Amino acid sequence: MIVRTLDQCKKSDRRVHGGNWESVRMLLESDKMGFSFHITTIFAGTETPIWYQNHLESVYCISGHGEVETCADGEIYEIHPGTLYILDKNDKHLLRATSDDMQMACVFNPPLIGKEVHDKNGAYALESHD
Ligand code: 9YT
Repeated sequence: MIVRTLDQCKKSDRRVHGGNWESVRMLLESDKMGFSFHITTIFAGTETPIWYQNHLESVYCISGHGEVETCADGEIYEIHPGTLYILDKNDKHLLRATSDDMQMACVFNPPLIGKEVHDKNGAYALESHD
């Protein structure tokens, strides 16, 4: 069994800053679980273009408010505590935190290695999984 706390991970190199967000990557590829698990803060008043072409992601809102827009059809989905959005089609999207920071629990398949930040398309490269 592996046990970690958010506080421990925040004080380690698992905490990654990405501009409009910061993420604490509590579970990574090296843990060999087949997915990664992150607690991410999306800063209030920001809009982030994201397109994970190499990863599937599910995102659960713990606190805060915002919205996510799918670029293909312009559909806007409200996000509030208890909302889970699931990017099952590698959906290109715009993520907005409105009045307050959003704290999100995120799961990625395949798992992140640990240091990824968004490229110019809002994607993470698929790094080698040796
Ligand atoms: C919700 C989302 O995708 N935010 C960007 C950061 C990402 N969750 C990460 O790398 O932890």
